[in-house]
Amino acid sequence: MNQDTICALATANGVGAIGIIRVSGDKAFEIVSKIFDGKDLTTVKSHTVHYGFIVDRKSESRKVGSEKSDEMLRESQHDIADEKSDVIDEVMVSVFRAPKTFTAEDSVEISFHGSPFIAKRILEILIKNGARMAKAGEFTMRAFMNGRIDLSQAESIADLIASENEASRKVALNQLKGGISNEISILRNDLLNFTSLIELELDFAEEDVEFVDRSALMNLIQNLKFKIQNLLESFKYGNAIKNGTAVAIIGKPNAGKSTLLNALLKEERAIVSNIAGTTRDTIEEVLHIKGHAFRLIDTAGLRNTADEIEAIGVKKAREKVAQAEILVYLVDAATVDFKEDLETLQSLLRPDLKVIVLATKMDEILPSHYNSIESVFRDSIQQDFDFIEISAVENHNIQDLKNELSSYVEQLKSEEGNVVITNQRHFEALGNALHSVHQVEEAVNSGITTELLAYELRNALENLGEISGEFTNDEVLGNIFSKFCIGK
Ligand SMILES: Nc1nc2c(ncn2[C@@H]2O[C@H](COP(=O)(O)OP(=O)(O)OP(=O)(O)O)[C@@H](O)[C@H]2O)c(=O)[nH]1
Ligand SMILES: [Mg+2]
Repeated sequence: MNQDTICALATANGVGAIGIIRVSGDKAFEIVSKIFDGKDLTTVKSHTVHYGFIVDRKSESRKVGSEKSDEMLRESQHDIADEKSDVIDEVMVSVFRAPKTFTAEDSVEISFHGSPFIAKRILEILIKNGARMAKAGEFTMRAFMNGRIDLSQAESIADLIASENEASRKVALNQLKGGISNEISILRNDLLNFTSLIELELDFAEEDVEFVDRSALMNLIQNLKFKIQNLLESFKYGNAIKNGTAVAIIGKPNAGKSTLLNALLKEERAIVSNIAGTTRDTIEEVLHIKGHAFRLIDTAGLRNTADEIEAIGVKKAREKVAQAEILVYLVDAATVDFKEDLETLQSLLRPDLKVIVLATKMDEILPSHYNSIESVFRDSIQQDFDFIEISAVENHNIQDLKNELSSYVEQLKSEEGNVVITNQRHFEALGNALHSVHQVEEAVNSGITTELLAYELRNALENLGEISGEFTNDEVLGNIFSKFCIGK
């Protein structure tokens, strides 16, 4: 390995009890030793922690590995530290010897008193002594390049850092431990065996032999299709975990949308008034229910309006429904106008939208009234929907609504295994792999030439290999790692 030695602040940039600077590369021990007043780090055991001082030596830096004895070296170091050096901070230095390190390279972590100024000074001195600043994600990229982790695991580290709730943390950790990698590599190995045999057939083309039992290949194809489809389906849940589930709160003006938002959040987030058209812009807030994030979007009441600004709000509300997974449609039970409400709701439906109709203000209405509202809706709306009567003012049945939201996400969980796709790139690669597998299937069915069959098989292999990084290009890599923070 002949890589530069890189350094970066690994902790958040700001004041803290301690900060950590990470150094990785062939010269990590040598460089840090030059600026460390304490034990000679080039000779200490791996995975040990050492107390000392970071110093900015003004004179010639000492040579590591010279004939001087350790003791003499220490003495001369102290002299330098006392007279010609600037002592920057009192630190603890952790030493990790390759290959059992995060990057699989020699690495050092310097724990200093958490001041951004000290961090800056230490980084400057490291650079002066031969290290260079790491680029975003470069430590993780090295872990990948050095074969310590595969690409999907590298991506899971970014997800782990970004995780904001229990579900996303769990899925990212599972991926880091190799969940998706294992699943994919099993699929790939099976396919690889067949591809090798098919290519062998190509070598013996003149002899007209078949090494590959076509019906066994068909079995494998069915199996692959089933497994890839399952993984693809898990993306819906993966997306819910990673990005939260978008819930559009929709209804005519004064239906009680903003009151509901406030009741769900248990805070006075949105302005509520009895003037129709109070909310004009969309208001988005995150609510966590049983470890899952929901992005609640309060919107302007839907109606035809001459008010230019309100009209923009109405347009935005409709756009939010188009992007949402769940539509919560509010009907003011006291003043329901069936024709208008049913038409509006109808215009928002799409087959993959989960719909919950809420009859609001139940504190003002007789219970029998709700039954009739529900039955009119059931008669007119073909798509499946849940119906709940609520009073946001009296906090009635709000828990039922929360349960309904939560069970929507729970039922997205696949029963097949617990590997969940959360990454758009993996989703696309799997989609392409499924397409290639279909092509292989067609190729076998139509008795196509072995050459073409081999070509389709290689395509499928490549698509699967993209997920782990076995087949990938620099552009893809650059794109993935640039999204990391510096120091990771
Ligand atoms: N009694 C009763 N009144 C409610 C309830 N929910 C909302 N209201 C009242 O209905 C009126 C309108 O409520 P909002 O929450 O502002 O309605 P909105 O749907 O956000 O209205 P726009 O923003 O104008 O589209 C207010 O006077 C609320 O106090 C409820 O559950 N019970
Ligand atoms: Mg409102």
